[in-house]
Amino acid sequence: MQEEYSVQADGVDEWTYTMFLYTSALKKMNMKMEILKEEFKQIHKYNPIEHVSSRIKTPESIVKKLHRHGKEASIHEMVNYLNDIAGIRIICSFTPDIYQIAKMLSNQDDITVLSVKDYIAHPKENGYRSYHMIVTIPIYVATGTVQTKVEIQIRTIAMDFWASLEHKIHYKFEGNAPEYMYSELKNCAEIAAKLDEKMLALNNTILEESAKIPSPSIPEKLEQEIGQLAN
Ligand code: 0O2
Repeated sequence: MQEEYSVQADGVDEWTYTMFLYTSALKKMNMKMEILKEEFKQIHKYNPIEHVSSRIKTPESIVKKLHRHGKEASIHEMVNYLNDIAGIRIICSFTPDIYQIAKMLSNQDDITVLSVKDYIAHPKENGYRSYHMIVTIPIYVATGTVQTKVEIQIRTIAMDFWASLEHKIHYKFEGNAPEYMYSELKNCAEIAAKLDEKMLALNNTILEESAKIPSPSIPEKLEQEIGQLAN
């Protein structure tokens, strides 16, 4: 059974309060991603996160999705049945990075994973590939704590490129694009998956080759860094 979420909004406009919670949840998620990105950059010298974007679903899109699910357009139905009012999209360099980021987020104490859809291991019929997680994070407000839902989509640049074009075609033709476009899209999805594979293999070769080059000793490293600072 789906857990019921309720929003306490004594004396406050319920829509404004609900949207405030989702916006706050996105701020928290963005902050988490900023911290991870900085850690990778400063400490691990490798950044698997290409970029991050987030959005709140538009009221028009919320109403359409509720109707599509056979629900009435109300705040109660929206909070309980829609998981992607607040959404964050993380674009990674390579496919293994996606799973690494997903694991890091799942391991954070204040994140509760409600569900996972792995459209990379199991691509959709149209070719869509991406890793989705529905999570809750606590938002501490004046009256207590509200566990707020966020949809996290994690994908590579190639997966994102494909999904953007597919989304554009889907909306432009309202789901009724000519058949050849769907088969072209499916073809492109296969090419994009192949590209991800090849780029990963190439990157692994680069890593293997650079591991063979002896790394400088600490005094040499210091000298190099001081030299760089002086220039
Ligand atoms: P929009 O306009 O992007 O917001 P659930 O949320 O689990 O109850 P849902 O929404 O079917 O049910 O879940 P799913 O499959 O995880 O899809 C959630 C979102 O993923 C979609 O939101 C899209 O953003 C994206 N998505 C899923 N399938 C596709 C696809 O085939 N192509 C593209 N381009 N994006 C996809 P919305 O609300 O459907 O759309």
